[in-house]
Amino acid sequence: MIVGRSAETNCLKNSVYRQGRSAVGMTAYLNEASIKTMNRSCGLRTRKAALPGLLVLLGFLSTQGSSVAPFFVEIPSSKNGITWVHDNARSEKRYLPETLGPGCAFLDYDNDGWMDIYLVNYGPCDFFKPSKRIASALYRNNRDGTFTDVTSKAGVEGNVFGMGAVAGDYDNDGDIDLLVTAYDHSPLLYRNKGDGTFQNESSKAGIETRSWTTSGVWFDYDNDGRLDLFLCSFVEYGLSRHIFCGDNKLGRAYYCIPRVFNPTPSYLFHNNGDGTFTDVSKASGISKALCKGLGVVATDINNDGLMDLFVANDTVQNFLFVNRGDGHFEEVGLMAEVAYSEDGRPRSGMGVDSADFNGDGWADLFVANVDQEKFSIYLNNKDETFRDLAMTTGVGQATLLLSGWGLKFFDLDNNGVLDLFLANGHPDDMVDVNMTKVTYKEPLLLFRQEGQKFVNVSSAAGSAFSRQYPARGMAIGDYDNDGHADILVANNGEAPLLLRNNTGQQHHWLGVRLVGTQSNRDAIGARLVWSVGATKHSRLKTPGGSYLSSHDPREIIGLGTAAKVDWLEVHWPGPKGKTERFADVPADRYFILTEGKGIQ
Ligand SMILES: [Ca+2]
Ligand SMILES: [Ca+2]
Ligand SMILES: [Ca+2]
Ligand SMILES: [Ca+2]
Repeated sequence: MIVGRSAETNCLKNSVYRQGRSAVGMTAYLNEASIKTMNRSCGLRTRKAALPGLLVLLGFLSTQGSSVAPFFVEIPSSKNGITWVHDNARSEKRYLPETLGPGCAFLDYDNDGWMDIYLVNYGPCDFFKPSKRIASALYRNNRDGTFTDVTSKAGVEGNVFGMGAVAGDYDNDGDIDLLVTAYDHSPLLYRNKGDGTFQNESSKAGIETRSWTTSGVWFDYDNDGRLDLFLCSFVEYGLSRHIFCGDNKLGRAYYCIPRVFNPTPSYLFHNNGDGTFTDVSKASGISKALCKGLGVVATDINNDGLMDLFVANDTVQNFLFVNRGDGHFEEVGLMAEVAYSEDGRPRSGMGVDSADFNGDGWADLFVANVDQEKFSIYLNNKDETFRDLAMTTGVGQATLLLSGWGLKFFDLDNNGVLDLFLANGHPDDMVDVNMTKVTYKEPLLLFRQEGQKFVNVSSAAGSAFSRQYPARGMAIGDYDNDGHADILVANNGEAPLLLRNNTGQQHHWLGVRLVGTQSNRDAIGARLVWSVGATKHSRLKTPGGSYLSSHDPREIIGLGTAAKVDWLEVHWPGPKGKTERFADVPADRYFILTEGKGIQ
């Protein structure tokens, strides 16, 4: 078996892909010039080396049947032990909450250095009275590719109509805590007791809401070293507010477009540091902007060291809350040109992310919408405005007929450039009947960033990418600790999907877990700056993003072919905001970097 045999093989494989050639009939395509070019770019410089390089590649292809090794391999439940299935509570009435979940999370609840998995389920609410017990699930990572269900011992079943999973160590005790947002119930705040069990502290903490909460984010808006909490609130909804949307003649209901429901204020809770929170939604200016919020990411769009919030709203304009530093947020979405489509229409914003995808040191934004609207990829103009590059990057064309939820910028193969994964699905399960070209279940999308483009490489990404899913939540995390980001997709009414990254070990990487001591323990808002071959790079530790989900909190920094970094700096967020620099940084493994204490 030649799979993963060498860096050259993987490089050649990718070269073949980049040239848009399938492996079928490949020998006919490969003339001597293209072989030479490919071998040269893969480090096989001599003419002599060219032929062995090609033979390795062809041997590789023959072991893989008709295609090159995929970027991702689906790990079925029979292998990973994850047997949990989401119950989508679907009824003839088509109550809206049925179609909007679920979320999921990668989190290391037992602090053993291996990512565990949380999967949110629905449960009893005003319109749903399940006859059998429905529970969310916590799966412990057994460190061998399998997981064990530890939900009941941990005490995190839920038993509410759960939506999203928001992980964060809000009490700075080193054990990751978990907040679950919900429909028709206040969020559950599960404090991790550090002994494998959690305690629901939501009443004590004072995190009580009157509306349907969806995505949330833990972030330290005032840099006092404690994580505060923003929660998206969706529309005014309840059994008494349910509206019939559908075909009156046939009496058949579909899920209403949320345009027919009223927006609601979202929530900001300030962490008091004693296990309680103060509702500052009004004082901060957050509740003034009425949301139909589905996705949120905390980021710093103007590089002033204060974390801002980008909120994707469904059927109304998106909000960009810029943190003005006195506990006050200014909503600037319209001025920043991220509120509406280019022709001035509100869209159906769902999943979001923020990352500096072009590497200029400024945080960019992404928002996924529904079909016919295109998704937006917003480049930061460095003056609190953005421009949508959907069409010039290729993202717009690829997403025109899709509806997107879970998504994230991440480095697929650790070459040092951010790529993009999107999980999709239409909210209306009857859409196949009513529309051509749009389907309820939709394909996953994987884009590789090359030059100024995001190239759709889904067809080389594995068999899961040729199927369709009712995808909603999505978390990225390295569950097997090989330094390559894996993917967990939460499907509405179906089993989740676990995709193992299969891109091989051709590139070097740093696996950084930041631990704040003066700063918040999760180091949210910290900035990593590093130099590779005298070129400077940076990454802000942004929490939130995707949809209803929480990613692996560790940062994987791809180094490409460089074996090490020249140096690595951490700019801690606060309250002191010091910078630390390290020269001897271990590569190709995970390490812990603690504020004031160095690398372990
Ligand atoms: Ca673990
Ligand atoms: Ca904790
Ligand atoms: Ca800022
Ligand atoms: Ca991995």
